[in-house]
Amino acid sequence: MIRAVKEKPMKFNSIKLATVFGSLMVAGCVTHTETVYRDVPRVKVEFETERAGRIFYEAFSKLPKHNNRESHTELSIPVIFEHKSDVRSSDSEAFNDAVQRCDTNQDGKISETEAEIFAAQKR
Ligand SMILES: [Ca+2]
Repeated sequence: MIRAVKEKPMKFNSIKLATVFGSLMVAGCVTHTETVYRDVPRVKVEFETERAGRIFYEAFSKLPKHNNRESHTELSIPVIFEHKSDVRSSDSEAFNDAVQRCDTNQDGKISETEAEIFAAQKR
């Protein structure tokens, strides 16, 4: 009789412990993944000549696609919490960056010389 009384609380604690552990295993890891697409308006740019515009757009179209414009952030507390964030830039951002690099004197107008220099740059 005394023996039964001693075993009962231990069995109860084992079940309770198993329940808590099981709950942690099932619901313990909260994972959150988000992808943010960053879009910006294109800057206004003029071309000194039609040829300057053609050279610029040809060079821009040959730029590698924007794999290098993505960022990936990951934050995790093992077993409990995990957060992943991807930021992807738009083509407009790549265009604006190309215009800024090409328009070396920053006057808002791309000359043939600037376009030729931009086209000759190694990526
Ligand atoms: Ca310029």
